[in-house]
Amino acid sequence: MTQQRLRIAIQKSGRLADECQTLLKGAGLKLNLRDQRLLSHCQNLPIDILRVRDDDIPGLVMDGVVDLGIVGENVLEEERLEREAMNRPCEFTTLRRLDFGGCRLSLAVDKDLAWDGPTTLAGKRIATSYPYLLASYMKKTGVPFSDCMLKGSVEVAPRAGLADAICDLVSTGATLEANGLKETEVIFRSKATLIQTASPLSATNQELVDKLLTRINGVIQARE
Ligand code: PRT
Ligand code: ZN
Repeated sequence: MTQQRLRIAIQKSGRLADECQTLLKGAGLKLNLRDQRLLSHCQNLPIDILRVRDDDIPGLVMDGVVDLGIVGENVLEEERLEREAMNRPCEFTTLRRLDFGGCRLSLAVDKDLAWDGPTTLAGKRIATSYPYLLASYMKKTGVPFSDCMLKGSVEVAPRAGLADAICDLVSTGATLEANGLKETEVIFRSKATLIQTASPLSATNQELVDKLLTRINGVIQARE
């Protein structure tokens, strides 16, 4: 499939969606993203914007289906680790870490549990949506554990008796607090990031990427 226009994947709706649009518009792209279309044409540059679930963005970039993507490093690293384990393509280039979407992936337990480091979790079950990031961290600690995959409602797992601990994203900590949990270890710090496919682009598209990156750097510098 030959494509001439540069393709950028961003989150359709959710925590990163508005900031992605603001950034691209700030970089001079004229976009009309009001409708629900998957693919939108930029009006003043040869760029197409693909709006998808954030979880699909790393794979689209790693498979070379799109040229650039903006996604949380948490989602990116989880996909990379999973693909690496499956011997699937997992290469990409980071163009720039962005100034939004900040959060951390943390371990949390019942607020009344005495915490004595990761060994507290020996033989316990940890609920998470990030099994590869969790396994990669726990491997370093050498503590044996089991996990339980939950795509949502991770924070209610301990109360529901599904798990002894959780490994979930935290920003303010209010969700943990509301569920009687306390944050005990940060295992990964994340921000949104701009990535490029490892497949070579045409010279024209690479020039466009370079120009876009310069403009994005300018937008971020201006708001620092
Ligand atoms: O529909 P789609 O699949 O695209 O979106 P999604 O629902 O999977 O993701 P979304 O929009 O919730 O988050 C997108 C990205 O935003 C995440 O992958 C992170 O990189 C980043 N981000 C930043 C966060 C948070 N902050 C955050 N606080 N993602 C999720 N949360 C959740 C967290 O899971 C927990 O439920 O917010 C709750 C905790 O927040 P506090 O403030 O109570 O600690
Ligand atoms: Zn998602």
